[in-house]
Parts: sequence; structure tokens; C-alpha cells
Amino acid sequence: MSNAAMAKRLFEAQRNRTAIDPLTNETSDLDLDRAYEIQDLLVARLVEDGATVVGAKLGLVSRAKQEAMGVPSPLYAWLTHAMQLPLDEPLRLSEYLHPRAEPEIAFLLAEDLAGPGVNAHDVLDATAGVCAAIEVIDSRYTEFKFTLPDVVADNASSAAYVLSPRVEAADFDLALEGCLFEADGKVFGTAAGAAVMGHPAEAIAWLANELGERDRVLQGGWTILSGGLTAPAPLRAGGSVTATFARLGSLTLRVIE
Ligand code: OOG
Ligand code: MG
Repeated sequence: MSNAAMAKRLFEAQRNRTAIDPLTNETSDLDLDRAYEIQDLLVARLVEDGATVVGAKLGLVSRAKQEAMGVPSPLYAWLTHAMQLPLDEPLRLSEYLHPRAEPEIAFLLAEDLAGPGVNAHDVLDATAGVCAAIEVIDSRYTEFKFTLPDVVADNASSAAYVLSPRVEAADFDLALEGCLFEADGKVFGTAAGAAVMGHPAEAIAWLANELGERDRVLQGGWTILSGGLTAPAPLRAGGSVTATFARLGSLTLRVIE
């Protein structure tokens, strides 16, 4: 199957809310370079359909996430304007396939970050503020089962995200930022910011440097999600998830049918 045909398949799976088999089932030579090409084609289709790219994200960064998904390598993908849910607006389950939620630390960039050679200090210097975030992932693959090239091609399961009001990043150590993640009022997971590459700003630096190899720049004004800190919680109608951070504050996502 061509790259364009695979991107179309993923686009339609999302639009029709019908899960598909992993692309690697049929296409055994689907390597990572090709998977990122399919990801680009998929995002181009979303843009043709009216979406605007407003940021980027890392995924499969923390050990908790890697173990939960059975994929041990970090990856990146793109966020669009349509993915951002207003704070306090419920998530409509019927608009998704099988969504799960995870707590993250988001960076709001004031300036461009262009790799190579970007380090965590550069990231913090370029950051306008940081926020508590809940990311909703919704794999287009049956039962959320995939290999690394599959999930890269699927824009890393990106579906939606919510951000709390931003705070200054300079005031405290994000590596030590504690996170309590609750699902339906029960503790689902706990973590510190260091779960993502030792420090969330290190994760953003990794991303800037990876993108630099492909002549891409993280743009000032963008939102960057630094990666799920805990395993993702499945969402159900009538339920809710809450991410409470030591300094970044707390946010809740309610789920309705
Ligand atoms: C891939 C998306 C990964 C994260 O923060 O780890 C991701 C997946 O787990 O389906 O967004
Ligand atoms: Mg995530």
C-alpha cells in the first residue's frame, strides 16, 4: 500500500470512528522514516479538512507509558487547534473510538526552538509558561494495539487535550513537580515531572533536536505536550479524570455520552 493510501486509511478511521488493523500487518517494510512520512500526509489531510497546527507533542516517554503500551521508544506528533477542549467542557464519548486520558505538563513557547544543540535551559528561556494538561489519546487501531511505526503514522493517537491556566516555569523545579492522577475519584497513578527524560524541559529539547534533523522548528506561540507521566486511564460516560499537580494546579475532565 502507498504512503498516501495508508494516511487515507487512518484519516477515514478517525472520521468514521472505525478502528483498523495495524498497518504493519500488511506492510512489513513500514520503517520509522516511512511512518513519519505517513504522519505528515495524515496531518496534511487534517489541514486540508480545516485544521490548523498549533503545536507538537512527545509520546511514549515515561516508563509508565512505555510499559502500558508495550512500545519502548519515544516519538513525536502534531497538535491541531480542534484538539484543544475548553477548560471545564465535558468530553463527548460518542465523538471518539476508545479514548484514554493521561496527565502531562504542557509548555507554551514564546520563541522558536530550532535544533540541533537545543538544551533544557534553552527550552526554559524560550518558554512563556507551563500548564497542567490532560491529553486524550484515541488510537485508530483496534484495541489500542500497535507497533512503533503504526502509532507514529497515526499521529501518536492524538485526539484532544485540555490545559489549565499557565504559570511561570522559572519559579520551581519541574523535575520534582508531583502529579496525582485520579479516575472516577480513585487514584489511578502518581508521578513526578522527572518521569519524562529526567526533566520535562529535557523532553522538549529532545523534540527540538529530533525535528532539527528534519529541518523543522518548534514555533513560538505553539503548545508542546511533554508526554504522559502515568499510564493512560480509559474513559467512560458519566466518569471523570482529575490531574492534580503540586504547583501547576488541578484540572478535571468530565466525560458524557
Ligand atoms: C501513543 C501516544 C503517546 C504519550 O504521552 O505517551 C502519548 C499512545 O499511547 O497511544 O501521547
Ligand atoms: Mg500524551
